[in-house]
Amino acid sequence: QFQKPEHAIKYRQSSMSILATHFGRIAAMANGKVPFDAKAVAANAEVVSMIAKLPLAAFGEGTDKGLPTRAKPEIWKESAKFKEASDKMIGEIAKLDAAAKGGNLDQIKAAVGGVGQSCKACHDSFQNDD
Ligand code: ASC
Repeated sequence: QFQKPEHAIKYRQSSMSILATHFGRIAAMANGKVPFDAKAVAANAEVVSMIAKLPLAAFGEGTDKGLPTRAKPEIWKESAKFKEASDKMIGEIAKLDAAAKGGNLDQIKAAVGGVGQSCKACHDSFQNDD
């Protein structure tokens, strides 16, 4: 699928960066830092839903090095747990997408909390600090 480990590393870092950008736009509205715009939330949630499915496939065997990476060895030692964390994130994002389509700010806030927790839980276990 990827010709070289560095391609996989670049791909997962890029997709996670896009994910953070679009989730961040929703979170900024949920946190009141940016005025709430239901259409913008829905558009960003659609991007988040698509992109969230991409990173996992770029953590194949042998992609632990090749470019600077914060990926911890546990990703490959506990790969079932890692996949579970990705599934959890995707599930929380599906809830966010549903809330975004409904346009209710309180429901969006709750869903943003769930997504943020799923990001943090996986990073705490599987991502080294800067
Ligand atoms: C973000 C982002 C994350 C999560 C995490 C939530 O916006 O980039 O990694 O939220 O900070 O705790």
